[in-house]
Amino acid sequence: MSEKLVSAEQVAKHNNAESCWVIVNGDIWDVTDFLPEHPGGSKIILKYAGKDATEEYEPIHPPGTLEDNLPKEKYIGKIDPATVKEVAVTETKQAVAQDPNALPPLDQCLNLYDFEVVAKKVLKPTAWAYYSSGADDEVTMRENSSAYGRIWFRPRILRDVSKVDFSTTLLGQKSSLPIYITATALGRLGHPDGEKNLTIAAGKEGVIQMIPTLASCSFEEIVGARVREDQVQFFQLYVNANRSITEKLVKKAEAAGVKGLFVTVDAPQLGRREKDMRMKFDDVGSRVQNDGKESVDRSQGAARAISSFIDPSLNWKDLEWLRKVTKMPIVLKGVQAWEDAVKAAELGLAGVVLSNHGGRQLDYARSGIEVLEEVVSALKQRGLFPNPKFEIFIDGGVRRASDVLKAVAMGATAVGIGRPFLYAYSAYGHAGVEHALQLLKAEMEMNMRLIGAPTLKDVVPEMVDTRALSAHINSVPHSHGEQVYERMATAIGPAKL
Ligand code: 173
Repeated sequence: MSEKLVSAEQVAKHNNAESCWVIVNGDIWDVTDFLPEHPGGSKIILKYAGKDATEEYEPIHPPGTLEDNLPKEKYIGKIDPATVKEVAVTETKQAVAQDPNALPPLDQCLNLYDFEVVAKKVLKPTAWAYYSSGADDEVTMRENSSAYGRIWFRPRILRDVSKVDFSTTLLGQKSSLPIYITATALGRLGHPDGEKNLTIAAGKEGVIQMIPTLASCSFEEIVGARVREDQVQFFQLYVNANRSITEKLVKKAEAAGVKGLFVTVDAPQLGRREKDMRMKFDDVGSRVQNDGKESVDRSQGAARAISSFIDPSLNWKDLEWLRKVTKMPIVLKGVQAWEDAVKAAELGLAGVVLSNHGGRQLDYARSGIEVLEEVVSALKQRGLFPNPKFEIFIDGGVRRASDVLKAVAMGATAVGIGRPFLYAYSAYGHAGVEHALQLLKAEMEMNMRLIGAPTLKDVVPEMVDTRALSAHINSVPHSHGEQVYERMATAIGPAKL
């Protein structure tokens, strides 16, 4: 690429559909011909025509997108820094920079819920909508936490719990807790350092981070942020319709020392997250203002637009191919019925994650913890549990060490936590995630003492009363209209929160 310097004034002239230049990370691109093809619609690009689009672009486009999608001759050159006026810092940084004291001191966060409250204040509305949203009426998202409320402890007494050890292994890899940081996309929406915050905190606190396919930071950046030589990372995989791209990605992960491959199997199509969709809708003006010329329905939101590469034809046969591509242990992420868990075990896969994708995919999918009960029972009946070569993970709705212990008692090796860590770093950077993990450690120590379990091996099925778990005796799910349908933009006036 030529290193020609171009002035900001020059770029500003190309500010319309006839000639549209944008600046991303200091590079200037001519995207005029690409406008009709942009999966997110042309209007969003035109908003940044002749300007710096880095801030909007970066969190939602995987690194290399421009280079991979545009012909070389569309590269114009580098922006001449001397010609650029001081640009506004990101809204996120702004919110904090404007009044750093507006954030409660980190030590005032006493549990994982606290980070959510702070993050809601700090995050820009589009980021909050994307991270916090669930599918449809968000019934499954709420159920993920509620289900833990239907399990009660049967503690044992008079056991020596002066020392408590909650360290364990996941796929043979050491972890200081039966908890891992699960994959979540678009990490830079919340904080300029994105997923690197998680890498640093995971390394410092001795837990494992699952790197997402759709991270905002590049894979190399995330791997490069490891703080210890022996720091373990897993990789979450969305399988591309173009298998050669996936093959390269998987090999790259293996070469970088990644120790487990978690293939997402619950997202042949991305769920409708209406909070997110409304935000995107607001972003680009009302439908009345739409010129009607765009073929792409922008109201689907950014996540749906960038997920179009995910192959909905993925099926069990593809696993044979994947096993030839890598030696990493393969785990299916998003299993929701015992039949599929048994099939995975019979195929000799390394495990399953019982997950409904944080309530972001199929609404009325059951919680991971409820599915765990039937999966363990089905595996036991077939002599497939316990089996050190087939591990069961769960995620969704875990907020307390008591939730973690319930899952471990019922047979889970470890649980994944996603949103709370995103919220923690959105507000406080990596220190927030470290604090969140320390809080979980303190809760683990106390709860293990109180249930009478000095080690995780002592956390046994008899310690939980799960009789109510699968009884969905609640009446009509509450909260319709209060949260899910908020902020509808109508002709009768602006949305009210
Ligand atoms: O849950 C998600 O938002 C997610 O998994 C995803 C998938 C594709 C693109 C962006 C996000």
